[in-house]
Amino acid sequence: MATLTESDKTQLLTWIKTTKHLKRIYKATIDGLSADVFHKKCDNKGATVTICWNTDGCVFGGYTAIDWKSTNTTVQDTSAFIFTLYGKNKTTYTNKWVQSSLGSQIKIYQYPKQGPSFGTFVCFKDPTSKTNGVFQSNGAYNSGYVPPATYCNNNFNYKEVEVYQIVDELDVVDEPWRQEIQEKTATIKKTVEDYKPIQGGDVDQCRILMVGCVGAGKSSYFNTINSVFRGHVTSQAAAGSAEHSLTTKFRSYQIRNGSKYLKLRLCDTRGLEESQGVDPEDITAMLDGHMPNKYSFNPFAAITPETPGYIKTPSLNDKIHCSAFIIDGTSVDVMNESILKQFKMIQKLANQRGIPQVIILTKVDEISQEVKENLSNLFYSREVAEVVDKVSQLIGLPRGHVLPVKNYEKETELNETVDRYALLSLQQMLRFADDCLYDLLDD
Ligand SMILES: Nc1nc2c(ncn2[C@@H]2O[C@H](COP(=O)(O)OP(=O)(O)OP(=O)(O)O)[C@@H](O)[C@H]2O)c(=O)[nH]1
Ligand SMILES: [Mg+2]
Repeated sequence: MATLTESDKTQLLTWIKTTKHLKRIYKATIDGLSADVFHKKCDNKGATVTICWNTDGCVFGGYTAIDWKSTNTTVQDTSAFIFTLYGKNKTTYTNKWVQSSLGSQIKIYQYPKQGPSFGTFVCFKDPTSKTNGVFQSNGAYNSGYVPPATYCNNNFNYKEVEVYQIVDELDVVDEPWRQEIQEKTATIKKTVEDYKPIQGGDVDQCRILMVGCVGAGKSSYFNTINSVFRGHVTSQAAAGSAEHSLTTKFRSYQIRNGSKYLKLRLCDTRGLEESQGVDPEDITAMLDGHMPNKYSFNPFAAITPETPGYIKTPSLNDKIHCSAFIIDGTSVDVMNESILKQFKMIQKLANQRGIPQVIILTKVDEISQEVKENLSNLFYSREVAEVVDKVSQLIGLPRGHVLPVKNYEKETELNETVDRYALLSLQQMLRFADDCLYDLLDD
């Protein structure tokens, strides 16, 4: 996979002779392979290392201590070097070439139309193109230096290009923005296992509704919680990326814990779309418990009492007791007006019914490099704290109702920290669901 492992990073830092850290500032498959974007993201950042993955499996790149700029200038860097982490089909670390062994200095080209350029090696040049997931980069080399056959098998067609800044410290603060609770993960898990809705209302399982945009991670959140209790990573609910919602049915999922079920259900829904507003009738039917399990959403017509399976007289057990807005942490800055309106409409309907709401903020690993590298930095990450502030203002819920999580997505094994934040969020929602039940029963 085109990604740096921890030992790759250690190797690079050893070659650079530093004890500092690598912070990713550019990634072609996310940002696009373009000199313009590269300069916007990487200019004036001091020392950086560029890494390319070509279609022959070579992993190679260059280091410079000089700023990238868009000034049409060149600067000689005696500390710069070109390296091959892995040669074609190789699995062991290969080589680095320093300027002394090149017989010439490495010149750093600060050209606006060129990506990272290390004299002999120009990583890419505008215009680039992309076919079948491969970037045609216009990458090139100048003769008289290390021949490209040596470091990349003459192949400048990339699967990925990344640039990392060398930073003194990763962007975490000393004081957490949210206090870490002291309980062990196993204790939080036990609390959820032992949870029973408050007595008196004949509610066997409390119901949590998950709503949010296409691709926000609703189904993945259920899969994550399900995985925690199954003891291995599961993917019962289909998750992935698609133009329209991958989830097309209303699913009220149970979670098996050994031979029993947890006393809660997670209700998965079709993703909200910018162009297809969700029907308030559908939301009402879900909140009030009229919608049957496995109901197929119809984007062109809402559910009616005549729809087969419509639950005409729902009990307290069928109703929603907590509503979770599942929001992709990387999309908060660009949340669309139409989506925001849909959230507000759902919020209004939930408020009218006294249903508490939370925000499950997903993909926190994609918000912050520090969190990606170590999820335990979650409550220490400045970037995550900013997104939490922003989303709480945008939706109009207190910050304490914003629950950041990282869902299982590419993992094949469980991870205690992933479990921990998922469980914390679920525990919080169960408390809110109980508040809702108290309220309903008091009436
Ligand atoms: N990195 C990262 N990826 C995530 C996370 N949560 C979900 N994803 C990925 O995001 C994509 C969409 O996730 P889904 O769970 O299918 O999203 P959804 O909200 O159910 O989307 P629809 O059913 O299409 O409306 C998948 O490829 C997931 O692997 C997360 O916390 N971190
Ligand atoms: Mg889904």
